[in-house]
This record gives sequence, C-alpha cells and structure tokens, in this order.
Amino acid sequence: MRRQYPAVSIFGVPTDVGAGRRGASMGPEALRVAGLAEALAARGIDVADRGNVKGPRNPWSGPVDGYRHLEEVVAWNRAVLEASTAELRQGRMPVMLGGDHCLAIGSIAAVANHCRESGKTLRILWLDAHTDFNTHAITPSGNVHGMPVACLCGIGPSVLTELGGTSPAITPAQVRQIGIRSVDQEEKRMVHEHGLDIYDMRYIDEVGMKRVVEEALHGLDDDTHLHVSFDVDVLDPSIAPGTGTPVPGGINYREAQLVMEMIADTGRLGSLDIVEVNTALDTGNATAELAVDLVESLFGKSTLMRD
Ligand code: HAR
Ligand code: MN
Ligand code: MN
Ligand code: MN
Repeated sequence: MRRQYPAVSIFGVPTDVGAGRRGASMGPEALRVAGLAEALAARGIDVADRGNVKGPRNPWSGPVDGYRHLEEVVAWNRAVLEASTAELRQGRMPVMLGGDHCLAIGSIAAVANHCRESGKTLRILWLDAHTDFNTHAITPSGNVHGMPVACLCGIGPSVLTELGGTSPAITPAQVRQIGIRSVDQEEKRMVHEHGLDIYDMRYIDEVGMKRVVEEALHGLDDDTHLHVSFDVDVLDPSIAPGTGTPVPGGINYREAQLVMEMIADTGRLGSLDIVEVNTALDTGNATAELAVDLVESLFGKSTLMRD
C-alpha cells in the first residue's frame, strides 16, 4: 500500500558561507545529478524543482565577533525562509538541498511559523555528527553551520534568532538529535544546560537504532509536523566521504536505512533539509547518490511492500 505524500518542492541552496571549507555550495547540483527529483517522481510523488534560491557569494573572510560571514548567512537564510514559507502556505513540502547546515535556521523558522499558524505540533529530527549548538562566545571556528540549533532556540545574534519574527522559533524540547559524536567542550555544557534530547553514537551502539528511533519519534500524532534535518556527516565517512567535517564512527548503511524507513512509517514527514554534501571532497558522486538512496526510503520505498 502506497502512502500518500504531499506535493514536494525542491530548492537548491548553493552556499558554503556557514562552513569552514569550500564546496558545499555544489551540493544542490550533486543531488540533482544523483537523480533526487526523478527518484521521488518514480515513487508517484508530485515533485517540482523550483531551482536555486539566491544569495551572496562567499567572501572567504575570517570571524568577526565570533561569526564568519554573518551578513551573508543572514541573506541566504532570508531567502530560504521566504521560499519555504511560500511552499508551506500552498500545502507543499519544502525540501532544501544544501549547502551548509546554516540554512536550517531559515528552513526551520519557516516551518515553526507554519506550525504556529496551522495549530500543528512541530517535531525536529536532527540527524548529524554534531549538535550544532555553538554560540559566538564559545565557537572554536566562527562557522555558523555549528550554531543553527542554538539560534533556533533563541541563542545567537538577533538577526538570526528573530529571522522568522518569533523568537525563539522553537524550544529544545521539540528537537531530537541522532548520530552525535562531536561536541565541543563548551558546547557540551550548553546542550546539557538546555536539555537537548541527544541520541549519541554510544547510545545507538548500546540499545540499537530501532529503539533509538522509536524513542525519538515517541509521542507523534496526527497533528505533528515532522521536520527532518539530514546532515550527511551523520553517516560514517567510509560510506559518505563527501562532506566538510567528517567524523569517524558514524551510522552505517543499514542503520541509516532503518532511520529513514521508520520515519516513513510515521507518515508525518512535513519538510526536509539535506545538507553538507561537499562534492569537492567526494569520491565520484557517492555521497549524493547515497543521500538519494536514503531519501527514497524516507519517502516510503521498501523491499517488500508493493508500490
Ligand atoms: N562544532 C564545530 C564548530 O562549531 C563543527 C561544526 C559543524 N559542522 C557541521 N555541522 N557540519 O554539523 O565549528
Ligand atoms: Mn550539522
Ligand atoms: Mn555535522
Ligand atoms: Mn504542514
């Protein structure tokens, strides 16, 4: 039995202004070349590729007051917010192709507003090696892709925390993070202080991915809008080498498939980011191709269930 999905609108967000290495700006094309839109269409989903949102070039300058390229990050996120908001208003599912993970500030601010307006409950599944909960005061790099969760929770510069109008856009209680294995010293204190729900690699090893996803998805109901923010560095670098901040010991192919299949089973997926595909660092286009394979499962492809 095929589950019904809302129409999908794909946007490229070709930027790496939030990252410390160049190349994530090529992610949208890499995912297109890997056949993302075709794969969704083949599943019977009404999919439109809206092209790329526009933003400033990467000035490749150093941090100022603990932020690199803050002005550019804000400009890109305004464009993402606007694009995403327009699709949600039409009842469509925005899929943002990064680009670095700073774009989640705009995409999730849009979804949070949409949920407030429509009376839905928002749940965010953050698949990542990193917690992305840094601030300008504690960041080791100044790279804003290490800060989006904090910004969304109201901790950060007002130009980002107030991007969508309401600040904070979300609360830590709405977030579940899976695959975490790299948290900076001061960032550890922050995530504990703010009570983030983190399923780190040790916990995944100990209890298994099935239970992890059951716990992370616990309490979803018909009124839940599930946003998945998929940072490809959650995957083990041996299968996903094309990313700017790889960390050994990530989730393997089967674990990744299971996460996606279990999310699909909820039928609650409402919006998606696919970020940090860095083609300059990839082996061929392997990382984008794997991401497309996993996204097919996220949209209900399964071994035995008939389409
Ligand atoms: N924690 C490090 C920093 O803030 C590295 C962060 C991010 N890398 C990402 N985001 N790909 O998940 O600089
Ligand atoms: Mn990330
Ligand atoms: Mn990451
Ligand atoms: Mn919705």
